[in-house]
Amino acid sequence: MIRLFNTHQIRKIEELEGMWDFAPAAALGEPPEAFPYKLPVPGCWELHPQFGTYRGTGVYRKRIKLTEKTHLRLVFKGISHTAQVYFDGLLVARHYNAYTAFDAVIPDVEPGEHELLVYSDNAFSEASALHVPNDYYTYGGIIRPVVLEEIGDLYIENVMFTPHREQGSWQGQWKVIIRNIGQVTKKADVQGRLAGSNLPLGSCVVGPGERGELIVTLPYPDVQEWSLEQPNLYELRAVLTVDESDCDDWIDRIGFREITTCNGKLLLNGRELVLKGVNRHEDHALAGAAFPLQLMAKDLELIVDLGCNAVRTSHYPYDERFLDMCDERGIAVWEENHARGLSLEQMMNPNFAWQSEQVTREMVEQHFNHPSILIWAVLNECASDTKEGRVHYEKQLTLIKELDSSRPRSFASHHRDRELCFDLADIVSFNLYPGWYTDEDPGELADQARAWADALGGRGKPMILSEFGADGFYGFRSPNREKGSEERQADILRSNLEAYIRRDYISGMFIWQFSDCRVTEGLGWLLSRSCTRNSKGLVDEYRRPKLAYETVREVLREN
Ligand code: ADA
Repeated sequence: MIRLFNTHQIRKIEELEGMWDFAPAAALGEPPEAFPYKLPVPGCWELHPQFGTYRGTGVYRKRIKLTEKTHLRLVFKGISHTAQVYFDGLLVARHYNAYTAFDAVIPDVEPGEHELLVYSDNAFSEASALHVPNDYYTYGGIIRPVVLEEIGDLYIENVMFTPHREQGSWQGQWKVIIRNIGQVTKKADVQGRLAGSNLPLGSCVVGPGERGELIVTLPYPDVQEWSLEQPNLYELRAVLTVDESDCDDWIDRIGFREITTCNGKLLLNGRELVLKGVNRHEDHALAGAAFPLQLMAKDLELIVDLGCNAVRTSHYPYDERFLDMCDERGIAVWEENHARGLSLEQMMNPNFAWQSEQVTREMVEQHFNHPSILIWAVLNECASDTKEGRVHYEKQLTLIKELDSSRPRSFASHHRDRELCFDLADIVSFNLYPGWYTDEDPGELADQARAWADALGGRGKPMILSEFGADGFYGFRSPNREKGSEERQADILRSNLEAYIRRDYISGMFIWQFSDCRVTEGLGWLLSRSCTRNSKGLVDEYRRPKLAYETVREVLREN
């Protein structure tokens, strides 16, 4: 399943789901002699007994049959982490990063059978600046859906809709991008359907190989706003007409809501909002990073059951189906680009700047319409305490503002009073672990953090505790409540939550973390975690609840 709703009525699309041929490969672009395995797509190769710890290159093969000549667009929602795509022996796309989509457009494909080879590489090297050995696991393979689309010479490449309230009445800005892959200049007319109105969005002339853009703002006076309590969604449809024929369309869902910051508060539709949520990795013992809908839905049900109203997509952009569910359920999302704990030296990797900017751009452009996404964030716990690191924070936060000025931006910092970038963000966010990595009192530490923020460029900005938590090994129960026991984890989370809920300058709190996750095996304290897991989950990697689950549920539901 690609999304929770149909994304096209005119464009023909098909999910290429199923068992694909698979073989480990020597390197990207080097086909093996045979394909001895069959692996599910989407899926992680770690789920196959032969490849449980495989790190390297693999190649998937799929044969595609076409009955008519057409232009093809292949959309890959996520390949982990470096991809090369060959169609009938020709390289048609390359992409870096597991967590954003990319496409391959192949014009004039003849009827008959065609061969698609998709290489995926999850190895760590200088070439990969963001996927590095870390406190989560970089799985291998085609981890998100693949879609085959048939398109004409002109097609809609994206639609980005920004709701806005003007003197109490809703309006929305449409931005439609049209691409011409044909040989002839054409005039494109676009019609926009939304909330019972069907209005022309304008027309543009697009030359061969070019893109055209339409931007128009229209009034929607009778719509119901989207809120966490009443997540009203609307279907939006753009229809492209060329030479008097409706030749393509684009369907998405949007919500009318505004998220702003004012006097240290976060406001949703002008009303104060306090986010109470969890950090979640897309990782499950039975699925790796390739979540089937059922397991995603279960995670969301557990998050709702806990009494949370928010999720932080630590530490990368999510599968859109989870975001679709958050849109429907009224769960707020802090979505962040891909990075965790990169040192200055790692940020100095020559590939860091482009790889990090690319994932930021793709995240915003691809997830723009989700009303549940209330905050964009960058670079969790990287070198924001250095001048050189600040350059990247500034570039990425500016890029987000250019792409989307309608949402506040943040980053999660662990640098305390050494932080140098609070002035660049709209919300100041701290990762602090009182009771676990330090024996500080959570309330006193939060007060101190507010003072650091005020002194370091964050005065007047809302503050979020973006991470706090403790290890709790599933099944380790102890009357002594030692560190690592389920009892101690529950105690630490209770004291943190109770302290933050009471402080009215705190606009959000995100428990680290929803579920245990696999981490990279290696040396040093970070990569030598027991059981090769980060065990700070409220549930374990199979979603079995620990004692802390009930404690958190009780505290959040009471408040
Ligand atoms: C961090 C980090 C998380 C995780 C956590 C921990 O602050 O952002 O990814 O590693 O600490 O468990 O220590």
